[in-house]
Amino acid sequence: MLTRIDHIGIACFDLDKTVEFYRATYGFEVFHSEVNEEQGVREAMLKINDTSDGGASYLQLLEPTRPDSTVAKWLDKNGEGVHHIAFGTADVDADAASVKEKGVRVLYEEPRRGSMGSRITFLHPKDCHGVLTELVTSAPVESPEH
Ligand code: CMX
Ligand code: CO
Repeated sequence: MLTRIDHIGIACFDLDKTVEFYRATYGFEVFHSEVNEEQGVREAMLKINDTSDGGASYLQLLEPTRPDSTVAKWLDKNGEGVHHIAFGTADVDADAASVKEKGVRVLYEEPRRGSMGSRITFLHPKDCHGVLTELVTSAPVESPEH
């Protein structure tokens, strides 16, 4: 079951400048940043709010790390802007299977690694009324050590 908006992915040419825009304009701070070589992106997650299921909602700012990355290709064609939306679920495998049964193309056979150790997959935008849609299961919260 999809229970929240996990993030909105925003493609940009210059991650540092875009981070600074969100900080200076709205006061949003970087919660986490990383490079995901498999996805070909350098990214910053800005936490917007916590959610009732223990998760959170973020903006995911994305800068391509290489010219053949999906985000680089998209930026060439569209310029900067909203690239995808991501729904949060406790079980990305089950939700991807259920969406696939409904005839929507799921882009990965098995979920791959996303931000902060999450597991992610994508649904083809042409099957989702023009919206590239990601499904995300956050990494389990580690229990505190005593
Ligand atoms: N939103 C909406 N439509 C999109 C899109 C997007 N982000 N990206 C591509 N499309 C559309 C194109 O406009 C194009 O439509 P037309 O045929 O009408 O022109 C069609 O889909 C095919 O696009 P393309 O430019 O030829 O691109 P590809 O088919 O090579 O790739 C896609 C498209 C969705 C398969 C690819 O972008 C993909 O695999 N995405 C998932 C991975 C990803 O985006 N990773 C980066 C984010 C990582 C993260 O969130 O952590
Ligand atoms: Co994303």
